Amino acid sequence: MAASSAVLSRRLAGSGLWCGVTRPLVHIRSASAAEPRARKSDEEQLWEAASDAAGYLPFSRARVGSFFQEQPVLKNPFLEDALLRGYLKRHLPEESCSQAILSDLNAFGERVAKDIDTWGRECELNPPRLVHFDPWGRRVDHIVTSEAWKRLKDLSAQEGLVAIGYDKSFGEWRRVYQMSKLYIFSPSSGLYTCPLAMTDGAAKVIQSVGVSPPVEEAYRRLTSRQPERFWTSGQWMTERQGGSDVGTGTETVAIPQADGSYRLHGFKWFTSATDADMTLTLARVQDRSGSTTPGSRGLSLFYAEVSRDEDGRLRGIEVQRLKDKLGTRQMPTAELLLDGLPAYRLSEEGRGVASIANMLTITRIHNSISAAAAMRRVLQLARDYATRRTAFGKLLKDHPLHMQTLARMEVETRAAFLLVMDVCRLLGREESGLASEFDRHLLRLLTPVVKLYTGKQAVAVVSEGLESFGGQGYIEDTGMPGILRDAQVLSIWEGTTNVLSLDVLRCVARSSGMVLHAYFAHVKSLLAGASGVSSLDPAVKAVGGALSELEQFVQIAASRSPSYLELAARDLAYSLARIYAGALLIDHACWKDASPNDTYAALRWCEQELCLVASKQKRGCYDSSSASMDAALVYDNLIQK
Ligand code: UCC
Repeated sequence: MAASSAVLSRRLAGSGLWCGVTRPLVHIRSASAAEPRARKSDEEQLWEAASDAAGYLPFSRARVGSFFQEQPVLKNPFLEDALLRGYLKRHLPEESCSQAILSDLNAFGERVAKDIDTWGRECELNPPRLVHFDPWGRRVDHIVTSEAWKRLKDLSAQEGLVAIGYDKSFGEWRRVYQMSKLYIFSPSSGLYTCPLAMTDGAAKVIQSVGVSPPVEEAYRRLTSRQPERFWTSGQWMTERQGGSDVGTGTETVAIPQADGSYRLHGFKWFTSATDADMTLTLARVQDRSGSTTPGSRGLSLFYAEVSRDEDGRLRGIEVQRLKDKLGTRQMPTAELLLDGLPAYRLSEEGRGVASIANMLTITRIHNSISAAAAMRRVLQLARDYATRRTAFGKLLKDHPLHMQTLARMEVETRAAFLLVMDVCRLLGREESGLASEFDRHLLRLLTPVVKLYTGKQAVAVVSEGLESFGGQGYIEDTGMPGILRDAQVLSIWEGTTNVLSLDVLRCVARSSGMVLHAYFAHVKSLLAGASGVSSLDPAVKAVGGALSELEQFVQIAASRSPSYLELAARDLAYSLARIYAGALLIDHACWKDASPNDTYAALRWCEQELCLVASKQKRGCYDSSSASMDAALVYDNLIQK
């Protein structure tokens, strides 16, 4: 205060207005609201006139000085992303379709920055609401969504955000293309990516059970590029008893009708994007005596359309309420009472979970794309801001510690991107009939691994990203807090971290270890491609060493009890993700057009502990005593003395 007062006094003195008389700062004030009619002294009036004339006096009246925080600018996310462009340039075949894909992504990136981002923001500012009754008391259950949300639906059709994934003309690259587009779109999409994920998953399920009546028309609509025909789908799996243990938690029953259809009765506790046109859901078929089969073996998969009767009431559905969520507020999430919802069975009786698994694969990949995209977006904004914001006498970009922080975020983001794109590559190969047995095993293993790992990374990187804006990152209307809120859902929906870690164990067991064989072989082949690239030596050694440790862990663990493996499941999944990402970063850095930055990113990534499951095993973390000690620690204050 004293210093600024002195500076101010010097400036004023220099202006000659005060004839060198030093004035205390306390005189700089305007008439306050508390003393509206107080007569200003001559001295005050003179002071104000002087400051108006000089034009440089800060904080007088409404003038609050010349300094404002500069806003980060969102630029074309395609052009801003060197890794995305490099990846596509490297992998897409040198055919005309490759140029068409790149041009489309560029044009779409331009749209995202110019228009779409504002629509996404509008969805956050005008969240959906539920109107239960019309003015005359009739039950209508209308979910009212914003204009922007509706516009995003049309845009999704026009841009082929689902359709591209089913467009055979893009061959094995259809999924890489589609997911690249969604990656550019996701952070600006107002979470429209959620209904798109389920829509894509539903199309995949229909394709797997056969595109024929009664779902033929639905498939065409889900994969349509025409807004007026385009449908979205829900995925109603979660019931009152919870969302992870679907086999035990599903209460909904399906009552057979004379025409071969069913009526569903149940309570769906979390239904995302409930304004969908149709849904896939699970229920238990009731036999003539009214009995059902408990557990997963009793679940079948059903298709239902969301429609209204002549009175405008939803057919067989009551919307109980919309959920009040931490994030994803742009999107309606509802509790639904199914009261005779007309439905068709798509799976054999008792094959519901296995049949909906295709949907889970797709939505988990979408989830991973959204995670990588959230990281990329916050980094893009942070690096732009660092070129505008000055602190301690220089721009943030000129502070090495700040750059180190952003560089660490960049390494995480690159790893996440390559993990997700590799899964998309495998999915495209599978769907175009080019996948080997080996590819299919890799896809099965990597889908939960990548989903669970990127979900966690997203929360950490986005949180760090907010911090890089200082207090502004915490201010609601900058839009940044919403990115963090929405990131938090990524490790929850479509399978939590632990549930997916157990899914990894499950697929290892079901494939008799073949998924791991495919994994080890592929990592080794990626490392072999880097032999002789001396700049990458430390990274190659680190990944190779970690892979050996992982192989040893697997050998030891194979002879241990299921409870041992269960305790190791999360660390195993993390190790699989870190090692695989290391191999992909190395592989990308070996590409002929790779930059030194690609090498640097690979080296940095591989400095971390890559195989934590091995080191924790050595410390006895999965021994049976650990389980009881963990529980004792958690309930420490409850232990009886
Ligand atoms: O969260 C939700 C909101 C939706 C929002 C969507 C937007 C997301 C994108 C966002 C982008 C912005 S909906 C609810 C989400 N709930 C879950 O994800 C469920 C989590 N729980 C699990 O994943 C569990 O592991 C269960 C439910 C699958 C476990 O059930 P079971 O019955 O114990 O499973 P089993 O016995 O292991 O498997 C039954 C069959 C087996 O096939 P068969 O009999 O032929 O051997 C398995 O191989 O299903 C097969 N299966 C799978 N196949 C099970 N899981 C999979 C899988 N992941 N992939 C392939």
